Amino acid sequence: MLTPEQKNFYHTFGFLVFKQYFSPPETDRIIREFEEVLQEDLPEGQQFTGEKRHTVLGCIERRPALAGLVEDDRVYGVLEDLLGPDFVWITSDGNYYVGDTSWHPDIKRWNPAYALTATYRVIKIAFYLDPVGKDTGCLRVIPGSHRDPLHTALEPMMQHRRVPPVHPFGVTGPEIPSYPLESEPGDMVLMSQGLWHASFGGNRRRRMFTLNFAEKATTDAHVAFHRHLYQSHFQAQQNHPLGPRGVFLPEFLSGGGPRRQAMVKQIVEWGFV
Ligand SMILES: O=C(O)CCC(=O)C(=O)O
Repeated sequence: MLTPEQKNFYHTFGFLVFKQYFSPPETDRIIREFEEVLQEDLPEGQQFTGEKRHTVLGCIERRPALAGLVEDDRVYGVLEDLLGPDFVWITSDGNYYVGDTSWHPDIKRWNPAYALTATYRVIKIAFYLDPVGKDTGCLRVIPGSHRDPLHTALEPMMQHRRVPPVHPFGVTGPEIPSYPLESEPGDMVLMSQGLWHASFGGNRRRRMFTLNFAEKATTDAHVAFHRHLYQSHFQAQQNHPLGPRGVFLPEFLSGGGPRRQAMVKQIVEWGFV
């Protein structure tokens, strides 16, 4: 599926962008279902005001065309190449992002709580549903920062989130050397969850959703990591403003074909339903 050069690019820089990967009719349907899910998750009678991020955890799990993405050859084939066989589903989120997102990696490898090896593979796929550029809210990444020593050397950048912010490298977030993953609807952006990323200059209703996958768990630390993720998502759903609910709809866990069934097997076996 991926060429040796694409694999080499991913391993070295930590990301890949697939331009116009989905057709306009497919993208229209994806956007339509995304909007339905985001809208039905707002408290009754309330509109999204653009004051703070609106997130739906377990977003693609709620609509068939969105859920179908996890089994689509264009997604599945790439993941099989990068994560190996028997990779697993973590979850998705759908978002109206508001303004800037500070620099961070999703997996903080310096944090001993994760106890994962540096090479453990976790991938995020993002679909931005509006055109986004370098200064209008696209994902910016620091190429190669998914691996040490650069990954951990950037840890002081978490201080950008302090109030007031601290800038240990003497420059603000937008000035940090980075690469913009500019994107149009229909593109697919993929990155290692260890990669440092941020977004600057976006509007107050930046539509995007992510799909998250991990390599098969083969050690106790991997199992603990997966359980920690499922548990924290489950807990977040217990405190949902519309009332407690599960992360995954039963239809998502029981539906789909053998590909989906294999990637959600541990979720069902562990009881995170
Ligand atoms: O698009 C953004 O603002 C940031 C996205 C992000 O940080 C993430 O999905 O982890």
